[in-house]
Order: sequence, then C-alpha cells, then structure tokens
Amino acid sequence: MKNKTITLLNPWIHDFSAYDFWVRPLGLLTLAALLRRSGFKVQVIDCLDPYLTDRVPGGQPGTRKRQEWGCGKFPSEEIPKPEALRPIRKRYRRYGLTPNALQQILATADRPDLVLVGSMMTYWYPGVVEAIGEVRAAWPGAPVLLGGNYATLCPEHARAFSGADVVIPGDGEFELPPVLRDLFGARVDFDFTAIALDSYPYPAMDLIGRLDAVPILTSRGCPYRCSYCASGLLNRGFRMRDPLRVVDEIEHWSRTLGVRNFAFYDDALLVNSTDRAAPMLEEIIRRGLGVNFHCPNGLHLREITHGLAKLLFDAGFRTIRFGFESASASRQAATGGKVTTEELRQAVAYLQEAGYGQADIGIYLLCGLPGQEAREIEAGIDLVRGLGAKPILAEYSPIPGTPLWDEALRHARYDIGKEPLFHNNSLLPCLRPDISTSEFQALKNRTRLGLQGEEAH
Ligand code: B12
Ligand code: SF4
Repeated sequence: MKNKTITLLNPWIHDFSAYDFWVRPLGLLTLAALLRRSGFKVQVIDCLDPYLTDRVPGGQPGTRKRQEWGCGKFPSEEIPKPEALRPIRKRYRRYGLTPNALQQILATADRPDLVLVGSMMTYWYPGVVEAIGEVRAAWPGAPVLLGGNYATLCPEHARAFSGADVVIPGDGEFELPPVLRDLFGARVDFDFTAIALDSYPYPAMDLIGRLDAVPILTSRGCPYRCSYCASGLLNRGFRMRDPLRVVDEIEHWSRTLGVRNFAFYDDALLVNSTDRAAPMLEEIIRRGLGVNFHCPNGLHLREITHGLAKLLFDAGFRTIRFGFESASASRQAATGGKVTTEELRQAVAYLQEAGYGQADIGIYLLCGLPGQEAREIEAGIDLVRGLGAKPILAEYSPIPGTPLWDEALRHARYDIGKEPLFHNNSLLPCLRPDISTSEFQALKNRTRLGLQGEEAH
C-alpha cells in the first residue's frame, strides 16, 4: 500500500457552546498510526486544532486563548441554526478553523485516495456534514468513509444525512481492513492483537503540528453498565493496558514533544486500581516525570483509598473529576450501582487528607434525567458541598441504544428519536417540564455557593 494516501479529517463542532477540555481526535490518530504502520501514507487534518491556522499558506495565526494546563477556547464564529433548532433562543456557532482556512489546507494538501472522517457527539453531526461537503468540493470523486461515535450510535441517520459514501459503525481497527481490501484490492493487516492494547502503535500525535496536551488511554470500555451511558455500545468489552507501558508512552511524549499536560480519556481509569492505576502512579512518581495530569471524564469514587488518593496527588493529578451523579439511593441502584453515598463520603475524606482542596475535587451530578425532580439535584449539590467538594452539574444527553433510551423517549421535550440535534446536553432534552429555567439557574448558582478558586467556564 506504499502508493496510497489516506487523509483523516476531524470535523468542526457546531453547537451552542464548546470549550477545549483537552479535545483531541484520539480515535482518528490511533487509526492513522495503524494505517501508517501498514504502509499507507497518511495525513491528518483537525478542524479543531488551535494551531493549524499557522500552517495555512499566507494565513494569519488564529486567535488563541490557551490556559497554562493545555486547555483553552476554540476560535469560533456564529452560524445560522439548523431548522430544528430555530426556536431555541441561543446563539449557535462553528468551533474551529474557518471554512476558508480549511479550503486552503485542502487545496494545498496531497489529493488522497481515500478520506476517513471521524465524529464524536451525535448532535455535532452538522459539523460532519459541512466538513464532508468541503472534502467533496476540494477532491471530487475521492471516496469518503465516516466512522466514530455518531456513526456508531446513529448509523441510519448518518447514512441518510452525512453525505459520506460509506458509514462504518464500530472500532475502525476492526472494521476498516475488509473495507480497505475491497477498495484497494489488497489485504491490509493492522498487525495488532485485538485484546492487547499494548500491541497498538502510539497514536500518531506527530501528525498534529503542535500540542499543548496529549490524550492518554490506559484502557478501552468499562466493566459497569450504567443505564445512561454508551460505553457498552462503543467498546468490545473492557480492555486494559500494562500500566508500565502507559508510563512509557507518557514519558515518550514528554521527551519527544515536550508536552507537560496529559488528559486521560478512559471510561474507567481507576477500575482494578491495585493492578492498574496504583502501579502506574508509583512508576510516574519513581521516574520523576514532573508533568500534570487531567481527568475530564469522571473517575470512579469507589476505588479511592487513602493510598490511591495520595498517589494521585503526588503523581501530579490536578483536575480530578468523579462521577457520583445522584444522592438518591434508589437512583444509584436503578442506574447501575457504580457508587453509593457512603463511598462518596469516604473518598472525599481520603482526597482531602491527601491534600486536595474543595475546588480541586469536582463531583459530577447528572441533571435532567427522565423524571428527575429538582429536589434530587438540590440534595446532590448540598451533599457534595457539605462534604467539602465541588458539585458540577452534568446535563444528561440521551443516547440511542442505552438502557435509559426508551424512558428518555417518553420524557423528552423534543423529538430525540428522529433528530440527533436534540440529544444536545445543553438543551436538557429530558428535564421535567415543571422545572423552570429560573429554577434550573438557581440550581446552577447553588453549585457555586462558597466555592474558592472557581473555574471561569
Ligand atoms: C474524552 C471524551 C470527552 C471529552 C472530549 C473528547 C473529544 N475528543 O471530543 C470531553 C471531556 C470534552 C467530553 C465531553 C462530553 N461528553 Co464525552 N466522551 C469522551 C469519551 C470518554 C472518549 C472519546 C474517545 O476519545 N475515545 C477513545 C477513542 C480511541 O475512541 P473513538 O474516538 O471512539 O475512536 C474509535 C471509533 O469510534 C472508531 N472511529 C473513530 N473515527 C473513525 C473514522 C472512521 C472512518 C472509522 C471507520 C472509524 C472511526 O475507531 C476509533 C478507534 O477504535 C467518550 C466515550 C467513549 N468511550 O468513546 C465520551 C462520549 C463521547 N461523551 C459523551 C457525553 C455525554 C459528553 C458530555 C455531554 C457530558 C456532559 N454531560 O457534560 C460532554 C459534552 C461536551 C459538549 N460540549 O457537548 C457521550 C456521547 C453523547 C452523545 N450524545 O454523543 C460519550 C459516548 C460518553 C458515554 N459513555 O456515554 N467527552
Ligand atoms: S461507570 Fe462510567 S463509563 Fe462505566 S458504564 Fe457507568 S458511566 Fe459509563
């Protein structure tokens, strides 16, 4: 496959709001590394890369407001809302490169033999459609394959509306080889062992020009099956890496790219902590890497012990977030039993002993679940604040195929079954109609009461 070029494209985000919490196209970069190892020439274009405009011929560097820990604002511009969102009284934006910058990048890139387009949130599909349109205009006739979470969770919608030639649900490393064989007429071997994540090459970070932070995965999937979560639909079981190989990877990026910030993208970073997180953290401390770690996804409170809390602190975990979701014992049990209130209490005490302050210990509380009353959300906020941690409201995004989906369909204020735009968490699609906007705002304000060092977003 030496003479074939494949372009991997990470599309724009179209949304009411978006913030770059270490957002990188890890799935596409993983596929790029596998394709490169099997002999293809690959190029990556990330519409969300804040530094990509520097490479636009004759282009001006984009406006970038980056924070010291490697996250920051995306450049953005207001765009018309899609028809379905017209009644929503919020501004709608395209986050990432301007279309003009993308057009220039496409015009000067090598014309590929194939384009692979990724996708993340289901309700970000208009950015996918627009990006595919630009690819079609720049490279007429080049085949376009679409994969990623939107393609996996809403395959029929993606087939009808994305404009891609082929929509491929599931993990690309398993699904792509037969498609590539049919397309190029030769066998493609990604040369990895399905169960062993350590047999994968490192994601092709070097194909992104400049990085403030690198995403890291120590595992894929999760052994739990919470009713609101898509992890079980997106992954083939729970696959784990050797913790020492993870530290090798962190050290590799820190040495070769000079990156000081790492964001764990795991669904279940702390699960089986004795065999995984604890040895990984001990090794990070032993090697004295001196880098910062962030966890934009919720960690498992149940795993926190006195020793693990101290290891997290000593190893440089700064932004720690945990999934608690609800203070209601019946909700905890009905949604999958991943944590109890007693486990929250104990974990927060251990984290405080380890040195974390109130603003450091972020506890996610799901809000807008089907049928959920305001007082359940309020009780969660008060409990978390009372324990000396920081409550963070996570608005529920209904996801097709999850156990809670049918209930979500019954409670939704919009036609979520037909239109993925309505899965958008910021629309709170399943919020009870008797919770008014001002009451919800009061709940949000309640999370901030008395908190020191509050983040600006
Ligand atoms: C990291 C992450 C984030 C990061 C950002 C990630 C990013 N790069 O954009 C942050 C923290 C910002 C985030 C935020 C949120 N997230 Co999130 N997030 C994830 C998470 C855990 C991992 C994604 C990832 O990189 N996985 C690892 C890589 C290797 O996998 P991958 O990208 O899927 O790629 C593989 C395949 O998809 C495929 N593939 C990918 N591209 C292509 C292309 C082709 C052509 C092919 C063939 C295959 C293919 O092959 C790849 C390799 O196997 C996923 C869960 C998950 N396990 O996917 C949730 C997930 C996507 N998030 C979700 C949710 C609900 C949210 C929030 C709404 C949470 C909240 N209530 O606040 C917010 C929304 C933010 C917003 N502004 O709207 C939901 C999806 C919701 C939806 N309706 O689509 C998910 C699925 C979580 C879940 N378990 O339910 N998230
Ligand atoms: S524990 Fe977290 S990742 Fe696992 S199924 Fe539940 S919400 Fe999803």
